[in-house]
Amino acid sequence: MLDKIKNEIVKAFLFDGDFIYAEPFGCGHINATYAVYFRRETKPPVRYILQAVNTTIFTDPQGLMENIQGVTSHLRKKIQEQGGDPQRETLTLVPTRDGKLLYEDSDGGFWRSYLFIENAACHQSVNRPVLFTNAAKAFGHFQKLLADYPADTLHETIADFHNTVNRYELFEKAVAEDKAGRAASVEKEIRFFLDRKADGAVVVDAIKEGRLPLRVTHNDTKLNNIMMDNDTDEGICVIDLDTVMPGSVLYDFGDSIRFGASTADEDEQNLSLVSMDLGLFEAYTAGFLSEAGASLTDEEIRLLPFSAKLLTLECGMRFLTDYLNGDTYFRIHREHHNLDRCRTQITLVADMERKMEEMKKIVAKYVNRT
Ligand code: ADP
Ligand code: GN1
Ligand code: MG
Repeated sequence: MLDKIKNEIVKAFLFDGDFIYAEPFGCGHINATYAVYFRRETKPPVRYILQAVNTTIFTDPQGLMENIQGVTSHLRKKIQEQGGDPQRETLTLVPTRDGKLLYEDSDGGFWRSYLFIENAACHQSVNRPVLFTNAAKAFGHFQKLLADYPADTLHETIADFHNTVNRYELFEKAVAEDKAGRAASVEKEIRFFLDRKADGAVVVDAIKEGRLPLRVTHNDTKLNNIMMDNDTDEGICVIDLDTVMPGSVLYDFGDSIRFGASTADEDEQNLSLVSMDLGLFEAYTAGFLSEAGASLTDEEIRLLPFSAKLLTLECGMRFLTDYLNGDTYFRIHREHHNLDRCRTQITLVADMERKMEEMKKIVAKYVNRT
C-alpha cells in the first residue's frame, strides 16, 4: 500500500511540497490511516493525515464526506466567532487537485486527507486524571457547538449504530450462524450478554417514547478520538467524525467512560488488571457536566451511570459478534484479538455493576440544578 500511496494517491491531493515518505499511523480500528511527509523549499517540512475510508463499513462514502464537511464548516464558523484557531480546533479537509473531498483510486478505494494537528497527542490511556477531565470538557463543548446543527441534513452513516436492541439481534444471529465455528468455545461470554438483554432496551425505548431527546452526537468518543495539546494537556480537537449522527448524549458519555476510565487497555489479556476506576469516572463526570450539564434533561442525568455500563456492554457484544462472524469488522492484530477485547469489556461491565451506587453518588455531586 505504501508504494501505491507514493505512486498514485499523494499525487491526487493538493499537498504542499515534495513527497518524502508515508507511514501507517494511529490506533484506529476502522479506517486505514497514514501520515504522509513533504519537504518544502523555504518552509519546514509538513505532514498530512491520509485515510482510506473503510467502505465495507461506510457504504456511502460521499454521504459520509458531506456530513464531515457540514459539521467541520459549522464548527469552524463557531470557533472563529469565539476567537479560536479553526485549523487546530477542528478537522480541516485537504481537497484533491480537482477540488473534491474524496479521491477514488484505481482499485475503487476512497481516500481523504486532513491537515495534521501538530503539537498535540492522541492518548491511548489516561495517565493523569486532569487529562480525562480535559477530554470530557472538550467532548462536552463539542456537543454544545453542535446543539444547533440541522440534524435532518445528516446522513445516517451506519444504520442503528447504537441501537442496542438491534445489536442484540445481530449478536444472536451470529451465535446461531456460528460462521467461524467458535460459539462452543465462548459459551460463558455469550451467556453474559444474554443475561443482560433487558438493559439493551432501556435507552432505545426511552428515545422511542420521547423520554430522551435526540441530539447531534459524536457516537465514538473514546480517548484516542480527541487530540490533546502537548503543552497544556487541553483537549483541543475532536476527531474521527465518521459517526456524527443524531443520537443520545448518553452514547457519548458512556463510551468515553468505557474506554478512558478503565485501568487497562481495551485488549488487555490479564483480566486481573481490568477495572473501572471511580476516580477517573469522577474526573470525566466533573469535566463533562461543567460544559454540557446545564443543557441535559433530568432523565439524561439519571441515566449517565447506567450509560457507562450500557456502552461497555454494547461494545463487548460487538467484539464478540465480530469474533463469532470471523473478524470481519474491527481490525485485528493477533488471533483471538476480538475475544480479548470482549473479555475486558465483560470485566468492566461486571465491575460497573458493583460500583453503580457509587457512580450515581458521583453524578449527584456534580449536578448543578438552579
Ligand atoms: P479510525 O476511524 O480508524 O479510528 P481516526 O480518524 O480515529 O480513524 O484516525 C486514526 C488515528 O489517526 C487517530 O487516533 C489519531 O491518532 C490520528 N489522526 C487522525 N486525524 C488526525 C489529525 N488530523 N491530526 C493528527 N492525527 C490524526
Ligand atoms: C471503533 O474507529 P475507532 O477505532 O475510533 C468503532 C467504535 C468502537 C471502537 C472500540 C465506526 O472506533 O464504535 O467503540 O472501535 N467505530 C466504528 O474501540 O465502528
Ligand atoms: Mg478513531
